[in-house]
Amino acid sequence: MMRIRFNLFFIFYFFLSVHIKAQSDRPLPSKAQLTWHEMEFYFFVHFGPNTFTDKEWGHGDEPEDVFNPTQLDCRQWARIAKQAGAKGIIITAKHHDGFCLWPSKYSTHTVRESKWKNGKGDVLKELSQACIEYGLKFGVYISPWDRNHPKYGTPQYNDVFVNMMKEIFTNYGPIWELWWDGANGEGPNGKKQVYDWDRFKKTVKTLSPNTVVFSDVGPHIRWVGNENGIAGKTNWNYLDTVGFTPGLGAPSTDILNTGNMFGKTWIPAECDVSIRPGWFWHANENDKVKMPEQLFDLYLRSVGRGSNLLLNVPPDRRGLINENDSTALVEFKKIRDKSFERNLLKGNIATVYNNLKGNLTKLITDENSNTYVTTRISKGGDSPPNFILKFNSETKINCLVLQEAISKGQQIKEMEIILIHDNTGIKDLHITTVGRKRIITFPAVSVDSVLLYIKESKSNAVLSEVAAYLIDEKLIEK
Ligand code: FUL
Repeated sequence: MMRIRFNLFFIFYFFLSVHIKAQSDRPLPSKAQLTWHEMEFYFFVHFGPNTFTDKEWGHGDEPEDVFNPTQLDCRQWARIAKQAGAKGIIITAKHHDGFCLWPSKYSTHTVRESKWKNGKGDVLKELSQACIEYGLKFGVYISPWDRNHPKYGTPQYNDVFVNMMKEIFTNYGPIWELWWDGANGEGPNGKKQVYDWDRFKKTVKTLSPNTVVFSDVGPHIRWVGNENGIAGKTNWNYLDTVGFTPGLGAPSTDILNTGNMFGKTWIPAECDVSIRPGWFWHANENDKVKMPEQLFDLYLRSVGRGSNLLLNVPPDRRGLINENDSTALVEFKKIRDKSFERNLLKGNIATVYNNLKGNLTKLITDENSNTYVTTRISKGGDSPPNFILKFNSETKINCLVLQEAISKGQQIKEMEIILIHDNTGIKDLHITTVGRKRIITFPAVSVDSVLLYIKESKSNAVLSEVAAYLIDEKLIEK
């Protein structure tokens, strides 16, 4: 009896210590960031005078009347986003041309000065309401660079920018994500602005503490370092930001792409990319919309590398998403649904062992990122795998999905995965980071079991989900 008690105490103490160790491994994501990670895929909407002038960067001198969508319908955008399985929409409330899609009191270059709806229209109002109706999160892109505003290039412009954010948060909130473009070109008077980023940050924190703020360097979400929608194969959610600012003062694009393994702050990467060559709608790009398979490939390289996919879908001059884009988006959703319909490990897996506990099948196949299993690090040599996933019967797979319980931080630095058939290793896969989600694809093979080795990790790794799939062979990452 004594001995049993001692053992129970020991086991309890051991688990507890592992748990505490994982938890004390700061930095950790905030609640708002954890919610952000679960968003995975959402729309970016570039819309404004450029849509009508066929430009990418308006000069700010476009007459307001050029903005005149004939059938603007934000509910159509929201409906398509929903059908595509996107979870939110971020709109360019103000791009570099300075035109405000809401009737701002702090500018004379807005929807109010346009012919659209006789100057009574308000795109932010319509879209924020449509997002509520369709259960989508609403986000706003606001460019500090303003090629129209007469105050740009003077300290008073920082007041203008702060006041504009106040209008947005007060009249159209809740704002889930705020997107700061770091561009810092010249204004109408030929001067560049010295942005007061600290003040901008404080403004958002005071007005809307739960908003996640994106810029090249956060404070909450970082740029992935390219506009192709591709995260690093090594992708840490940590970043060092001391001494850096958005825009030209940001770390190199390589660092933004991979993060810093020992970075002091939790600032995950977001992958922005357009469904078309340009960010704004152009008639001559209607036949250049990305194919559903290309969108799925982007999904693998963004969400499948622990990042989020911010896919730009620009409405046309009617103020509607073009048919070619919506068709591709609905197909993209079908591909995702079909590919990840059933975790082949679920129900088919006989045993999951790891080197701490016994059968853990349930915990890591329950599709609940709040349940997890803590493992030790493999010691190299002949050390046993951290996980042995044994199938009930031989199973054909070409895709594995791993998830770390990121509420406990990000730990895994290097993993080896061996696929076993008839007691023989038939495939050896090597990956680096896992993070929120890692999707690994390979030519299909029949396996009896899968061995997972965590070769190197910052601290004890905490896995929340493991899944195996057989997806269409054409879709595996090239
Ligand atoms: C960039 C801008 O210059 C592009 O026009 C676009 O808005 C992209 C998402 O961010 O910095």
